[in-house]
Amino acid sequence: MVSYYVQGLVLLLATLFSLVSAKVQYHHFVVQAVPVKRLCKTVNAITVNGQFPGPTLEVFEGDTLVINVVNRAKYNVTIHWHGIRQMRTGWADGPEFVTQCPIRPGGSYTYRFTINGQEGTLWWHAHSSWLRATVYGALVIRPREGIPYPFNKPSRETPIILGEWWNRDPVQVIRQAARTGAAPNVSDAYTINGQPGDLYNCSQQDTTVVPIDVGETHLLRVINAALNQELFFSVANHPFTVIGADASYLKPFTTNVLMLGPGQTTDVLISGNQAPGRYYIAAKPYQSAQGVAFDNTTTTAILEYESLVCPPRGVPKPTPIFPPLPVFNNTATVTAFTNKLRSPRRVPELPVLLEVEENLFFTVGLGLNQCPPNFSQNQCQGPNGTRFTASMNNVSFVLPSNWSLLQAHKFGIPGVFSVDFPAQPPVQFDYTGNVSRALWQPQSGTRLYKLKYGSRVQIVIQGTSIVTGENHPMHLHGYDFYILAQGFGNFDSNKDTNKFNLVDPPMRNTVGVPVNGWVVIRFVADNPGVWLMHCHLDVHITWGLAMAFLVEDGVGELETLQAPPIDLPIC
Ligand SMILES: *[C@@H]1O[C@H](CO)[C@@H](O)[C@H](O)[C@H]1NC(C)=O
Ligand SMILES: *[C@@H]1O[C@H](CO)[C@@H](O)[C@H](O)[C@H]1NC(C)=O
Ligand SMILES: *[C@@H]1O[C@H](CO)[C@@H](O)[C@H](O)[C@H]1NC(C)=O
Ligand SMILES: *[C@@H]1O[C@H](CO)[C@@H](O)[C@H](O)[C@H]1NC(C)=O
Ligand SMILES: *[C@@H]1O[C@H](CO)[C@@H](O)[C@H](O)[C@H]1NC(C)=O
Ligand SMILES: *[C@@H]1O[C@H](CO)[C@@H](O)[C@H](O)[C@H]1NC(C)=O
Ligand SMILES: *[C@@H]1O[C@H](CO)[C@@H](O)[C@H](O)[C@H]1NC(C)=O
Ligand SMILES: *[C@@H]1O[C@H](CO)[C@@H](O)[C@H](O)[C@H]1NC(C)=O
Ligand SMILES: *[C@@H]1O[C@H](CO)[C@@H](O)[C@H](O)[C@H]1NC(C)=O
Ligand SMILES: [Cu+2]
Repeated sequence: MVSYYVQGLVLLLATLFSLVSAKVQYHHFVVQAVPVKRLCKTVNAITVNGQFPGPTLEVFEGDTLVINVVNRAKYNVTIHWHGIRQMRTGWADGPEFVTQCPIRPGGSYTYRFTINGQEGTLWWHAHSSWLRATVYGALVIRPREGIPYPFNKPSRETPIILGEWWNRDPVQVIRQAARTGAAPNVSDAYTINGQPGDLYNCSQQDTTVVPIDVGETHLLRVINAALNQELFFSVANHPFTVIGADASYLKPFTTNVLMLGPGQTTDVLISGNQAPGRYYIAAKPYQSAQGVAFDNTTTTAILEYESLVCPPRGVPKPTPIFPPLPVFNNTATVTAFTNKLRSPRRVPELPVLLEVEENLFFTVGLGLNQCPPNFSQNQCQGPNGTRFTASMNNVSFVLPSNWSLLQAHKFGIPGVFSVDFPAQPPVQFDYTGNVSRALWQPQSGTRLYKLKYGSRVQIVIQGTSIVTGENHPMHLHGYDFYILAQGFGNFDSNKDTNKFNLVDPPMRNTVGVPVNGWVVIRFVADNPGVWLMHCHLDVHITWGLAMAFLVEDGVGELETLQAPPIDLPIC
């Protein structure tokens, strides 16, 4: 009797405590163009609140965010909260024409969502045309009050946001490519916290400096916000202890170099155990596609000891030490790094281990469209007079323009999408071999794949060598997934299922599909709504490397998509 009473009291206190400790944060985001000077040139860049990068959101797990976004720019915009699960709040996810119509110039929309069960580093970015080139910021989620980090508390924490900069309006860069059918112009620089760093013209004065001191442990929250480039990342003389990725903890391991695809985050600890001096923090491309142009430059910041004795006035500070970085096509380093990722839990949640109910196989890759008869030559400037395209299971994804997919689903609007996205490639072929030209041109369509609430889903994501093989950073909205295995060549269900890690597979929201290879992911479809899955290289999503899942409601309110907010934009 007494023990029931005590148990009840404990439960009540715990509930009260979580209610008290969970807070609501209100933010106001004004999307507007401001002059930003980089690389000797001033560009009117679209930013949030005039900041570049935009404001860092710092929250505790369990908090609710209410963010009023006002669009004072000349383009449509939406904001995506990358990696946030958005349980039942798909209306706040953000991809334009997927979960909402765009916020038009002069318009506004308030995103409301609660952060549940996720700790670590995520980020937010525009999800409309190429605006995310300059519209992005960090989203830091700390454990709720009273709950410690699962590692020694660092003395300092710094978000490190890797970006990609054009000396141009990025929307004009992609519009030009859409006109010509050729690949868009490559960027002019990479950036760390908005600054290109010492290796670029006119940039030395503004290089980002990250302070550290002797004896301290410093948590770097590294985010790859670059538009189109996977990046290697390293800090001279300061090896990393990796402790998390995509707001899921990892079994700690050490490494000198990280590789992050756009969309991915990695939390690492470094120790201030070096001679008090200056050390370069650097990022440069991992480029797996062959024969394509890319921005082959290196961005730097400086890790500077606070106890560094400054030289007298007029004498320059010592030149920082530069870290060794892999060559641009060093796939072996990428494989070695990704193979080290392990979940700290011995066994993942049971449902993902049970027999899968949806056994999906999706090819991902590029393609070339023949020049349509009514197009002129200068609209077909892709290889040999073609236009670039990309697809999943041979469907090149087309966004609707009169309704968002989620609105069309919720309100039963016909004719906006179909639910016949193929579960398997329509044609089987040697995906990573010498693919016949007859297979290079996909169909276009707005085709979704329907999932029953709660179904256990496995997807083999298979890269193709069409045009060129490439590592594609695939991102799934609304979910985290377990990564069971990866490999090169064609996935072979007879022998590759033996490689599945059912003990401690890492959990992420974005996974790099190895160049000319495959990866296997699993998740439970417990979040109703319409969820985009796409390559996070924006050049590829623009060409159609995307699809969407339609996850049906389950039973009862807690398994049902919430009602749309009253200020949800209409098209
Ligand atoms: C792309 O690059 C070409 C060649 O450098 C240049 O002429 C063109 O203006 C650029 N386009 C954009 C939109 O930046
Ligand atoms: C810096 O400017 C010089 C001269 O204008 C140019 O030749 C060089 O390519 C530029 N370097 C970079 C990294 O932009
Ligand atoms: C990239 O730049 C480095 C250093 O400037 C150079 O050694 C390398 O050959 C370049 N690689 C490519 C693929 O352009
Ligand atoms: C990387 O590219 C260089 C040419 O720049 C080539 O010689 C080398 O074989 C390539 N390495 C790999 C692993 O593809
Ligand atoms: C373009 O045509 C040339 C010559 O016929 C051929 O060697 C090359 O492979 C073609 N490139 C593509 C991407 O089709
Ligand atoms: C929406 O657009 C599609 C494609 O343009 C069209 O087929 C459909 O009829 C439109 N639906 C409505 C409700 O306007
Ligand atoms: C690829 O196949 C085509 C015929 O489909 C053939 O002409 C070509 O030589 C092959 N290329 C290679 C590298 O095997
Ligand atoms: C994709 O579909 C198009 C049009 O039906 C077809 O010509 C092509 O061969 C298909 N390719 C693949 C890889 O299935
Ligand atoms: C902006 O959004 C509206 C719908 O809300 C759409 O009709 C229009 O085409 C969009 N503009 C661009 C440039 O995408
Ligand atoms: Cu891609």
